[in-house]
Amino acid sequence: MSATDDATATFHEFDRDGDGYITREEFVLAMNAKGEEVTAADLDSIFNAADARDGDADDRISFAEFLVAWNA
Ligand SMILES: [Ca+2]
Ligand SMILES: [Ca+2]
Repeated sequence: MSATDDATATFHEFDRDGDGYITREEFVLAMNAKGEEVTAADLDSIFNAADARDGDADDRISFAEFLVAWNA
């Protein structure tokens, strides 16, 4: 399994409704499912950093944005 396959599997795990974007709500649900707490400040820094990379600032993480974070 390549690193990209891992990223793809993880992205789909987070993207519960399968629309190709991870919302803040989906992110929190996925992290909670892993037993991780996510604060509003964590969310702000993660989503603002992701959106800063592609400049679409839609407050969602696309697969392209996710891959950049994954490989960082
Ligand atoms: Ca989604
Ligand atoms: Ca985005």
